[in-house]
Amino acid sequence: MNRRELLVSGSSLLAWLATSGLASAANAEVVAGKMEEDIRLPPLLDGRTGPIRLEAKAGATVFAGGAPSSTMGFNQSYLGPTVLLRRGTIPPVRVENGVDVPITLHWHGLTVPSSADGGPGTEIAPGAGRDVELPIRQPAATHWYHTHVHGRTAPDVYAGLAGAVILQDDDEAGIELPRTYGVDDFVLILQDKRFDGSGRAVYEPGIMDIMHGFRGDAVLVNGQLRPIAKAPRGLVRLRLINAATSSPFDLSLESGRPLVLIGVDQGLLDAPIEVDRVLLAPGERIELLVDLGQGEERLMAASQSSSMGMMGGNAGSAVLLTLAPDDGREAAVTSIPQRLPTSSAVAIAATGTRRRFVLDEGMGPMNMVRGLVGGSPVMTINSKRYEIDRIDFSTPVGAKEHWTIAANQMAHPFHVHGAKFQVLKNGGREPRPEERGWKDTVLVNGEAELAVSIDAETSEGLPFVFHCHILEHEDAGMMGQFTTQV
Ligand SMILES: [Cu+2]
Repeated sequence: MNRRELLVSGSSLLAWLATSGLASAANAEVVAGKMEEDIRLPPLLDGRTGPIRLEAKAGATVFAGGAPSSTMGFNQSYLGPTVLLRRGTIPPVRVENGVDVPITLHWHGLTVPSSADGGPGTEIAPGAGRDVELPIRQPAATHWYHTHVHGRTAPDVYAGLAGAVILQDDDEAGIELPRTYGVDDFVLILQDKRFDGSGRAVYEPGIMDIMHGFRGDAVLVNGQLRPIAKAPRGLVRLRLINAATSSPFDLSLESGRPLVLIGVDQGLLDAPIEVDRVLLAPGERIELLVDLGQGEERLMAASQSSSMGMMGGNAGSAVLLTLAPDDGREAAVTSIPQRLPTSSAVAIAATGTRRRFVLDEGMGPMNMVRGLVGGSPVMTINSKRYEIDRIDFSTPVGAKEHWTIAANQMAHPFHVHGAKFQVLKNGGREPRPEERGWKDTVLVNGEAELAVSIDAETSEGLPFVFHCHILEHEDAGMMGQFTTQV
């Protein structure tokens, strides 16, 4: 970069900061003025006994009382139904594309063959459809699905092409846990949105948003701002899914009482853990129990900007959800179970191949210049930008490998398809409670050591991908591919 380019980038940076600050001030009124309303859960789509049909649709959605926003969803105008799955079944899935951009349907968290996984190699053109079978061979957990077309995952997930999955099994059913959907068991899909002056959700990330992560003006729950969930005066189960393009959310109760963590990405922990706060990075899921025995609780969320980018927008803690006791209903569960059924208690021996992946967003002058002249930044893993025809490695199904993930310059949520892992170390420390158990996504701070279990087979020439779950980074190329052999 020469002296003139430096001057240009410096002044544009100032301009970006100025407009960003002004926009936030104008939108604060839109965000603050909205009345609270009862929570609306996505409808259930029962894939335990019947076929699953999901059609991507375009629509208009009013967020927080503002002007209608252009959105997309599955079977509805924004987000999609909550798909119920059961271990031991193989439901047929039909995905149809009724929008004017290509889509895929990736089952985030399911370890299914690559032909069913819905990665970038399984694009469905506008007007077309795709049929797959979904073999469910893993324990009960909260997962999700979303579009995964390379180069446009961020805008299309932001627009709403995502939904929740509740996977059930006999082990989970044998434990006394809240599980009545919408009564004491709530799916909470979190997305932060940036609003224009009329309250329309907009997604026009600038170069700094792409580099450091896009931050919204407010965090929505299932598309609602600060909804109220009424529930019996007992234990309430919250299934949280971070479907934001790049914001990690730091969650806590306003009362200061502990949250009870019972599950992470790939299923239940071996026992509940009480935590004051829990960090949920993009792509991650957690299951929490909140006790309404003492009355109303408010779940708070702070959008973490300090660890994820030096110029993040809204960093304060705000009410995400109010949990209000409904004395008209009797609580199904009032005491926290001592033990949970789990497969996550035993640490695996990662005796297979050691691999190292360096995630780099190229926070240097070249990407700044690319952004400022309207180009897209180049982001890499091991210095290579994603290419759909390049396979980075191949490994046997069943392998237990030791992976080191290095996050260059900032924290990156690392996610792998067709595999699960245990976090051995992250940033030189022991895993936090929400990093225990089997996971598929982890916010890597510095370097993380993972014991990885390769679980699913690649088929039809389709590889699995591994990538940063900051969707802007993924779209810019921070993604690689591997194949497996049975
Ligand atoms: Cu990243």
